[in-house]
Amino acid sequence: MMEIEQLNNYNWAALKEEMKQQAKELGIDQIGVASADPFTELKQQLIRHRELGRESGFEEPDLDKRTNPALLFDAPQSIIAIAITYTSKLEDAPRSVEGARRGFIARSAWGMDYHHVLKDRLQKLEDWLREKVPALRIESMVDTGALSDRAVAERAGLGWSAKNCMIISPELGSWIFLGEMITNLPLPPDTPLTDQCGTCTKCLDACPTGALVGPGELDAQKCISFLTQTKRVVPEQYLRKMGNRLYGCDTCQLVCPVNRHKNWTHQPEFEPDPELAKPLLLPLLKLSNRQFKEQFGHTAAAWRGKNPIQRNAVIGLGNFKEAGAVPDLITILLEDPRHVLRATAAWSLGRIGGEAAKNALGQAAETEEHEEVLQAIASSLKKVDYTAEERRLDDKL
Ligand code: B12
Repeated sequence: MMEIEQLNNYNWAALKEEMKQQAKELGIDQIGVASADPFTELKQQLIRHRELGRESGFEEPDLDKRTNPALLFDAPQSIIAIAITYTSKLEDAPRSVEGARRGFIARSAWGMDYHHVLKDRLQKLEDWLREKVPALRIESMVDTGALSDRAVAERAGLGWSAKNCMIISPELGSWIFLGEMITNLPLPPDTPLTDQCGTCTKCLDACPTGALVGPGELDAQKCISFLTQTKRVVPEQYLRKMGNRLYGCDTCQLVCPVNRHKNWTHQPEFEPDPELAKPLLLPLLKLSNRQFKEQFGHTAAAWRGKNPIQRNAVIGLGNFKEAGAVPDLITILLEDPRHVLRATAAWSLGRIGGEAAKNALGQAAETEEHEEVLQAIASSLKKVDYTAEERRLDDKL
């Protein structure tokens, strides 16, 4: 009751306009307001998504919490949604050449971890709002909150929900991070944008694994971004398609015509270090936990630890058929305590081929005990003797 009285004497439309101006000063690229009503349509989509087994497992599991702000916040009145751009072009990118092969980190993990950057911007906005409205209550979220950041951004008119699942802002494109704050302020909502993908299907056509199973529908289990973040042995049918990706995948955004010529460099925190965005693969194999923390600890690529990135480096070296990596891959196959790394090294050695790789696979077949590694060894031993012609045909598959 007290709160309602305290919030009575404001011109909310004027405050919203003032907030939009202030947001620019605070380094927020786009801001909008959504109602805090339940996301009923999204809930149905999420139920279907789950039934079809298309979740990644990284989402908040409670679908009621995901879609009903009132379960997360006492008497919510509006949700303020923000978007912050990130850099998409790597100037002076180091070349990946034989003997010095490099992997690739997705653009969303260049520079500082975006969770901290957006939380910082939201905190500044919260401080400003509290000065204006002392009775403010607020709960901010970036990525790890229960709400669908995209559904909120879409409702707040920041962009449309595109065929590649991304929220695309007509002005900024899709190289944007999203965050939001649920509030007790009855700010008037913005209007959602209409879909602007039209008949374009470039993203659906370009997805390397067919993970975009329909417009706006992603089977996360097939998405390379997801696969790079898992901790298990990557199913064989995806290994080639992962190429040299170490963390995340940008294909469905790179082909998007709206992103053409869009490269945002005004957020200093996201300025990429070329050696980290496109790191040498071989040194990654020997990284200690401490070195991993030092190099990648401040980035968004670090949250799953070093093992997935090392596994992906092994895959990248296999995909490059980097003969110079064979001795290190053999050491992994025969000595690494992590079965995921051993199984992946077995695959890479089979792909690179040669006498040393073949002998090591044969030796490992004698001593290895883990079922998944034994399977990978058996599959690689079949390929390691391929003739040049068989190898060429296999490459085409
Ligand atoms: Co992610 N990810 N992610 N991610 N991820 C988030 C979505 C977010 C919002 C994080 C953030 O900035 N705060 C950003 C997206 C920003 C933007 O849209 N502009 C983000 C990013 C940057 C990425 C990557 C680009 C990273 C990278 O590798 N470079 C890729 C992009 C892959 C892609 O989606 N094309 C990426 C990958 C992933 C994986 C690991 C694969 C999973 C699953 C992604 C997915 O479901 N598409 C993933 C997750 C889990 C999330 C997370 C934590 C939850 C997303 C989720 O719930 N997915 C969010 C943060 C958050 O929301 N808390 C970040 C389930 C789907 C069903 O829900 O995408 O939120 P949704 O729902 C929207 C659409 O799918 C659509 O409606 C919703 C509103 O737009 N929809 C539709 C749902 N069903 C249907 C059905 C039909 C018919 C239609 C038309 C539409």
